[in-house]
Formats: sequence, structure tokens, C-alpha cells
Amino acid sequence: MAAKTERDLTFERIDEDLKKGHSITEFNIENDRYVFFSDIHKGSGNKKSDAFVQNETTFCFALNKYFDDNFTLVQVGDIEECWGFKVKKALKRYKDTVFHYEGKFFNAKRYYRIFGNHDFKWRKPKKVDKLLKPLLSDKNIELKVLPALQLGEKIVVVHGHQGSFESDQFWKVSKGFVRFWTSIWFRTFGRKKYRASKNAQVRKKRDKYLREWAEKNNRLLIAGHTHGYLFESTSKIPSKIPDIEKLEEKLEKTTGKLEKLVLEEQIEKIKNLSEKYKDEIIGLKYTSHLKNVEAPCYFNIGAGVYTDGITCIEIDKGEIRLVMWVSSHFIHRKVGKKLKSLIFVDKPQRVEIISEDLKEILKKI
Ligand SMILES: [Mn+2]
Repeated sequence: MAAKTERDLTFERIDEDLKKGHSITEFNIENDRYVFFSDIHKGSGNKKSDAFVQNETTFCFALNKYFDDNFTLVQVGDIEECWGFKVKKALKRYKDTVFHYEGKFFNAKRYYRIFGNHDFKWRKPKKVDKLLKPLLSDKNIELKVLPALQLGEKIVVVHGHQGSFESDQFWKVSKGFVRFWTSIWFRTFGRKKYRASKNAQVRKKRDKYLREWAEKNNRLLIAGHTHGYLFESTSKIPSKIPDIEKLEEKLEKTTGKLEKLVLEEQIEKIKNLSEKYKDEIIGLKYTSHLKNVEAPCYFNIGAGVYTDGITCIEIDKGEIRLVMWVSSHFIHRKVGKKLKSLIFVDKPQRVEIISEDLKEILKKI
């Protein structure tokens, strides 16, 4: 018998996980609101080695907003970083911030969690009860961290590492290996280069197999793991890019120095985001291996470790969206002869990158 390929293993593992997972049979596409976050990688809080820490406030802000707006939270794996650090460090560091907001969803019974390859230990109920659950609630509510989640008949959610040679097959070896090398790497280069080192080929291969699984099984698959957000669109045009031309018109009419600087910065930011759409979001890079873009069936959430924010997917009363929460930050500019720090965004901004009719998409699958 021929050896199993990575594609075979990916298909097998997703099928297995789906059987062991949970199904939300009462899912109501017209009324329900769900938000999906993945690959938050909460670490020790150390600025050099924790890839998430710069987005802590943004994440809390976003969670609070989604809670108030009656969303159900789904965390799709690699929420804590258990390879690079001991998990207790992350639990302690984010106990009063992120876990506080997660707990609000959990106590309201609007909370689901899926495990990934970096927080694989949550597959064990004993560890969940002992370490994770007490951070979310003191009430007697069961917390089960799932291998997969299904919404209604057609929507399937998994972390996305299933069957991957690097992340699933040899995880015991790779865990020690990663902890050793990340510690050396962090000390030498800091976290930025580590993040950038996510191999594009590996990412592309993951996207390909996950998409093929979805296509073969006639499902809409939502995953994370690759750290590269991907939204398969029928239109291939983002629906709501902020209008640069209008901002430029406004800039021409503005006379105030400070207002000008803020507008310039805003335009630059949007231009950069547009570049991102071109390469990653609209999927131009990925279309080559997509046989049928008429039926979008694979959506990747992205991650919480970007330097400038966090991406997520919303399923909101019949719409599916890719959203980026842009972190607040300072800009430094010369005003006259002095270098001044100006606050550009004083609170995290929700940027809706693309939104489509979910029912129309599901009809085609
Ligand atoms: Mn992962």
C-alpha cells in the first residue's frame, strides 16, 4: 500500500475531528451573530518574545464590543502559546485583561473554543478544568475545548493543522524543538523576524488542502493556523474600501497643520491596506490553484499577532465578513523643527475589509 500523502492525512484528520466535535444544530442564519478569532498566541507578555502583547488592548476592546452587540465568540485554536512558553505564564499575564472579557462570553453561554497545535493540551478535560476554566468563571459551567465545530448543515470550523507534517504528525518532537529554537531566535532577533519566517510555501499548501477538503465535502470551511487571512469572494472586489479620493479632497481643503498630518497618515494607512488586499485578501495569489472561484468555500481568519492589529471573521445575520481591528498607535512627525508624537488613532478601529451574502455563498456550495 502506498504511503499516505499529506493531503490524505489532512482529509482523514478533519473527518475524524468533525465526528468528535460539536454541532450547533439550532444555528439560525437570519438572526445569529458569531465572531471567529484564531492564532492569538498569548505568551508571557514579554515585548520581545510575546507576538500578541502589542494587540492586548485592541483585543479586549474588540471582545467587549462583540459582547455588547450580542455575538457568540468562537476561538479557533492557538489561543495560548504553549510551545514557546509554559502556558501558566500566559494564563497569569492575561488573567485580568483578555480572560476577563472571554469570561463574559463564557458566563453568558456564548463561548466556544477549539484547540490548535500550539494549545493542544486543552484537548485534555482535566487540564482545562484545572487551569483554564477557573480564569473564565467561578460558576459550575462545563468548558469543553473542541477539535471541531459545525454551524448548521454546511459550515465547519477547525484550526487547520490537521494532517500537516510540520504541525500535526510530529508534534511531540516539534514542540521541544520549537521551544528550544524560538528561545534562541527571540534572544537573537526578537519576535518580528520569527513571525515573518512563516513559510509561504507551507502556508499555501495548507490553504490548498483545506480548500480541497471543503470543496470535496460541499462545506464552507473556516480555519486559522496559517496566519494569513483569506477571503474567497465571488466579486473579487472588496465591498467597503475606505474612499481615498474623498480623503485626498479633504486634505486639499484642510489648512490646520495637525489635521493635515492626521489625514496624511490616514491616507497612507489605507493605501497600505489596499496593497494587502491586492496580494492576500482577494486571493490573486491563490487563484492559480482554485478550480472554481464561483463557489467560495474556504475562509481563513488570520491571526492576532500582526504588528498593527488583529483580523477576524464575522458571521452576522446572514453576512460573512473579514474584519481587521487596527490597533491604536502614535505617529512621530516633525512639526516645525521639533519631532512630536501625535496620536493618530486614539482607540482601536474596526475596518471592514470585505463582506458578502452568506446565504448566496451557501447556495453555491
Ligand atoms: Mn496553528
